[in-house]
Amino acid sequence: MKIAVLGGDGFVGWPTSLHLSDRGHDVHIVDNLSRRWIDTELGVQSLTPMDSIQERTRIWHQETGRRIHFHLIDLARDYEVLKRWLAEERPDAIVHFAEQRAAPYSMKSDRHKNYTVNNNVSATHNLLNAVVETGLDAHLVHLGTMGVYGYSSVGAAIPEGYLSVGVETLAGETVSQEILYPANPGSIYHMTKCLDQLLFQFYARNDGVRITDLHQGIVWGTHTDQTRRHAQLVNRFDYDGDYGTVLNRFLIQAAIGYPLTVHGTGGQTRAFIHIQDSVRCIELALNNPPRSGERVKIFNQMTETHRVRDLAEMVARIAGAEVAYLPNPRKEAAENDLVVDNEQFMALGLDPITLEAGLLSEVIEVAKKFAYRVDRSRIPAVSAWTRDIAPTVERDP
Ligand code: NAD
Ligand code: USQ
Repeated sequence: MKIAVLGGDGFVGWPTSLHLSDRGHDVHIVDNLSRRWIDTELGVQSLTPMDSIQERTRIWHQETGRRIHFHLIDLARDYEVLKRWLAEERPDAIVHFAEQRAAPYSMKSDRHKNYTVNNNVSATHNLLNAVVETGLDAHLVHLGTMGVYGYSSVGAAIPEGYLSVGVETLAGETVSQEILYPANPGSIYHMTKCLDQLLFQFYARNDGVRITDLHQGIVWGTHTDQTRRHAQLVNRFDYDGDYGTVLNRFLIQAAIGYPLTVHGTGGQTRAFIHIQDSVRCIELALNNPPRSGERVKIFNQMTETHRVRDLAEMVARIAGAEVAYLPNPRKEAAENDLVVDNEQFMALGLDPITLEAGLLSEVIEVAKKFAYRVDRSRIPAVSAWTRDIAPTVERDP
């Protein structure tokens, strides 16, 4: 297949591009490199030394003989350019990662809230609009989030996107109706993913666009089979207070002797998936498209759930780190249970990588190898959810 990977320079997009190219697909990365600009804005850099996208694709060609093409396009701002590109290239499938994805970044200030909403909602809408306008029959696979549901399973597993509800008619009969599981976002970023869901629902029904929405949990790890092939194919690894996700942050903190930054009691339970499984799930979704006229296909893309304090204790045990319980800069439930249905991917043959000690230590190795690149002053989470929550001032221990 000819596959457009939108946001293919990012943490999940890059290993996905390599994996799909390795499988023989003709991969075209479309990215505006905004994530690299945000690194500059925040004064941070990936833990792993990351080459330019042009250099990365050159190394991939040198190692494998396969070409990955790169196109610099802003999905949110360059609608006409995007439309022209789709009309000329006519991909068979499109994987859409191209959004601002950090919850803390989206809550930093009014400017960051506006940027996140404008970028994410416009990117998704421009894409759908252009697909229809160019008459493309491409299968669109979008990376959504488990956070669209909120994080409480209220005693029943969270289903894959849809909920069957009984509605009482005027005649007093109860009829069953399928609705999107109620949205309950916990940040401006997560809210944009809820808005994306409505855009997808509309375009699938109105225009027959074939869409799969992957409600993904927190991705951890860094390497995949392909990024290991050459030092310059390495994936990015965020550890700062805005973009670093919880488990990857704990791993780098352990590697440099920084007490693990648990927010509140650490009673928050979240869904997780290893980067290698994330890439495999995207391939499985691409191989199993919905038919035109079918409703949006929704998968819960996660393999296990963990409580934050249990993760901290596990990392502390393996790596001999200390755990610090800090005031929580976010507005979120202090404790929650989470049970998630992920049967669709399991039925398609996903064999999950679980968070075993062996794998964790492998990531700690990566963290130790590049520990010299860490700027400790960028570790504290300083973005607060409301004005009455004072930003966490974590002193460098
Ligand atoms: P990332 O920030 O590393 O990558 C996103 C890429 O999209 C970047 O290269 C960025 O430059 C590009 N981009 C952003 N806006 C764009 C625009 N308007 N036009 C063109 N390119 C644009 O993020 P990631 O961690 O790789 O996440 C990818 C997707 O997966 C996101 O949509 C995110 O919401 C979702 N997701 C990520 C995680 C995770 O833990 N990382 C978990 C669940 C879901
Ligand atoms: N947390 C800590 N300490 C830290 C960092 C985070 O205790 O140092 C806590 C947070 O308060 C939160 C939980 O860990 O309760 C998860 O935070 P996170 O930053 O790892 O993840 P989140 O903000 O939810 O966002 C990440 C990705 C996002 C994706 C989402 C999937 O950045 O793109 O959509 O995970 S999910 O969480 O399933 O919605």
